[in-house]
Amino acid sequence: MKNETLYERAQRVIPGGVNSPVRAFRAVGGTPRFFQRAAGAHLWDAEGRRYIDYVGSWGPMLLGHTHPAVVAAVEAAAARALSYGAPTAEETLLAERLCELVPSIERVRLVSSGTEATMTAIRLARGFTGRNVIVKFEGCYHGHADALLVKAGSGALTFGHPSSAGVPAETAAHTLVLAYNDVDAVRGAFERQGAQIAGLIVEPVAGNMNLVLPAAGFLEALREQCTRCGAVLIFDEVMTGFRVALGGAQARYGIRPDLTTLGKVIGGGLPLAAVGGRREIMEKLAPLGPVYQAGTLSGNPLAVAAGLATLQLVAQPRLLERIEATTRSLAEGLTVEARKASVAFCAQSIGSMFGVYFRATPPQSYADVMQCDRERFTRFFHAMLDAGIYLAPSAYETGFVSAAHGEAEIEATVAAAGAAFSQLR
Ligand code: KE4
Repeated sequence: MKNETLYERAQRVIPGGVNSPVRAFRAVGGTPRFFQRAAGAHLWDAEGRRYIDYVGSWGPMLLGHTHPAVVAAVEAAAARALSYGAPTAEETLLAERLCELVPSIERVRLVSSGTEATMTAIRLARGFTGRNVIVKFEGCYHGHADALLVKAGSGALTFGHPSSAGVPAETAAHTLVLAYNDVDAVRGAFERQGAQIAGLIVEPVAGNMNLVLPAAGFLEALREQCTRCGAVLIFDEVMTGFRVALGGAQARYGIRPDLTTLGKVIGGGLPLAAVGGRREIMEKLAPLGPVYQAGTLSGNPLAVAAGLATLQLVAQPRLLERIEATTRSLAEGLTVEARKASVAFCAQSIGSMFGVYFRATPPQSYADVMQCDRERFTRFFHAMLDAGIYLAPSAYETGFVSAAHGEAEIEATVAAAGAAFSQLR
C-alpha cells in the first residue's frame, strides 16, 4: 500500500496522522514513510523500499533493529507474562545493572518514558529542596512535562513563558531558561536566585537542537553552581546514555550529577526509562518518602527483558568504540563530499551520535544552530531519502549509528551524499 494512502487514512483518526509530532515530516515536507519491517541497519516501508536507518527510533536501536538476542529475550518474557503490576526479580537485575554502569546512580526507579523520568526528576528536586525554581536551557528538550515546555523569558534572567498551549503561565513562571554553553548566564542566575533554585536540568551533550557539544568548562560550572547553592544537578541522559559512553556523558566528561534520567537504549526499543541518583534524594520517592510517582506498566517484564539483553550486549568490550569509529567515518565522509561540491556544510560526531549542519563550523549554541541553512537541509534530506537513506526529518535532530552499520552502509551513505550535494550547488 502507498505511503500516501496510509498517511491519508491515518490523518482521519490520529491528529496529524502520527503519534509523535516529529514523525509527520512537517519540518521537511513530503509524506512520512510508514514502515513495516526493520532488521540491522535497515528499514522497509509499506511500498517495500529499503532504507539505511540513521534515526534508530530516535536513539534506542543502538544494537541495530531486531537483534536476535533482544528479540529472543522479549519472546521468552512474553511467553511467561505480558504484565504483572507487581515486582519481579528481573527489575532488580536491571536496576543493579544501571547502578553498576552509572556509578552516580545509587537508587533508581523504572518508568515508561523519558518524559516520565524527567518529570519525576523535577518533582524530586523540588520535593528534596523545598524550592520551586527549575533551570533549563534553550534548545534542550526533556519531554513534554508542563514545567519543561517553557521558552526563554524576554530578559536573560526573567522567568519563562509557555512554549505550548495548555501550560499555565504560573507553571512556566517557575522555570528559568538560559542559553546553552553560556557560563556567565548560569553564574548570574545562581548569584541572583540560587537560594530559590530547586534544580537544573541539562542535556550534557545536547541532541535536540541538532548535536551541540558542551563547551569547555560548561558542565563543570553547572556542577559548581548547583553544589554551591544546594540545587539538584540533573543530567538528562535519555539520549546520551550508552551513546556518548558506556557510563553516559557523565563518564566521558567526569561530572557527577545528583540525578540522572535514562531512556531509549535501556529499553532496547520497548517503553522503558529511568530516574536515578543520590540515595538521599531518591528515597524521597513514594512509598518511602513524600514525593509521589507511579506507573501501571513501570518495569514491564517485556521492556525489562529487552533492556537487560541490550545492556549485556552494549557492555561488550570495544563495541561502543567500534560504533564510535563508524560514526566518525560517516561524519568525515560527508564533510569530504560537501567540500568536493563546495557546499557550506560540516558534520561532527560523539560516540554513536552525529550532527550535520549547513553552515561552515559546528554550532556552539542554539543561536548558532538557528543560522543553519534549513532550506538546503530540506533539499538534502529529500535527496537522501530518495536514495534510500533515512535521516531525521528535521534540521534540529541528531543522527544515530548502530552496531549493525558497517563499511557498506557508510560507503553507500557517503556516495548518496556526494550526489545530493552536487544537486545543491
Ligand atoms: P520520551 O518521553 O519521548 O520517551 O523522552 C523524552 C526525551 C527526554 N530527554 C531527551 C534528552 C530526549 O531526547 C527525549 C526525546 N527525544 C525525542 C527525539 N529528539 C523523541 C522523538 C519524539 O519526540 O518522537
